[in-house]
Amino acid sequence: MLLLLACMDYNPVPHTDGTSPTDTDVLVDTGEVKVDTGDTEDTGETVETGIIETGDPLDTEDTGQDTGEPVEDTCKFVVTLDSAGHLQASPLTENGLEPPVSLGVASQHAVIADVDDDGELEVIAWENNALVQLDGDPCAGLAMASTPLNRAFIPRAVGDLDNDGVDDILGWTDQGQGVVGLGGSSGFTWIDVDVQAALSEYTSIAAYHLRDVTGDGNADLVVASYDGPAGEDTWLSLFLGNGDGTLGQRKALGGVDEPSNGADLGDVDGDGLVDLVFGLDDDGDAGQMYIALGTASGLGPIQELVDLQPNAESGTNAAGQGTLRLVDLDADADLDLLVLHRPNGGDFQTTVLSQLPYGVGFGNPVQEMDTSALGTKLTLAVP
Ligand SMILES: [Ca+2]
Ligand SMILES: [Ca+2]
Ligand SMILES: [Ca+2]
Ligand SMILES: [Ca+2]
Repeated sequence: MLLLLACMDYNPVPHTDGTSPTDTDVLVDTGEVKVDTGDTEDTGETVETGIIETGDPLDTEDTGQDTGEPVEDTCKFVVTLDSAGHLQASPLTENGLEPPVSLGVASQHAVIADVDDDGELEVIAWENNALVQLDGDPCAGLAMASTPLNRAFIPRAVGDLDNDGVDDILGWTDQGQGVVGLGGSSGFTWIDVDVQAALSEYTSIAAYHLRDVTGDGNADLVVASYDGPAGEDTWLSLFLGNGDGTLGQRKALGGVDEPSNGADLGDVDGDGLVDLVFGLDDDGDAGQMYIALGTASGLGPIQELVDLQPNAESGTNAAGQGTLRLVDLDADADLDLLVLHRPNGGDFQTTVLSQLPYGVGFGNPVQEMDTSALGTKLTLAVP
């Protein structure tokens, strides 16, 4: 995903004036000895873009066990909901997901992104009918400090919609008014966007990550909606990003004949093209997930991906609910599928972390990590 993002962010600009490329351009290693410009601080970004660690004696933090894995000094975490209905952050370390730290915020809606471009992740949550920003370091066991944002909408998706390299957020109000918050070091810039055509009166979810599915370099919005509580069809919508934070008109993407409560965009098969994973219905046939693989210019046909509850009935108002996110939890540069799932009613008792078996057809996911410490409610935010 990181490599993909690097490609997406890189917009070649011809140097027609004859000046040399800036230091933000892609660097080609010409074998020069002088590769370091004195920037000794690890920003947490450059180490992931292909710099090979060669046992540099200046790397005093290295304990000799370095296997070439990226050095992560940014606190990464997953946000879920605790039994009391408060958001909690589970730090994501090389050992997996650590026990959660309560964020003290009563909310079912949150996204995680670095919206102020300081290299640290924030949580943007919906609390008491207001938008709040949580800053801090849950990886150090610390609670996060809450700052109110002067807007009122539920945050639903994250990505870089204006190609400035800074994360943005997108959501909509209960009345269907879409809002984009363009991130920046001096705070958000708010833009109203029209997503009404994608929204149902019952349930509509945004694919959590805003990614480019059309190949034009601009991140896009995908929305999955269904119209009622009992086995309704899911219909998918695409809004093309214009690259400046605004969105084009709705395009229909087809759908499936059951509801969906989770959706995300990411390159799950490693071909460099963004794919859509969605599903995990509200009613009946609990646990079915679908995938539409990315093509050079859009999304391909919808295929069945995984059914976590293959024996459950379909199309009835039975138990079964869940949500899903694509995130590289084990830092191996492959996206993993994180699922909160409730196959039999009650609280969410099953959390499945799976590595998608792409390349050999789609089969049952492999549970890679004990995620039982995660929440038991339908809330799931990832970096
Ligand atoms: Ca930040
Ligand atoms: Ca941005
Ligand atoms: Ca696009
Ligand atoms: Ca792909």
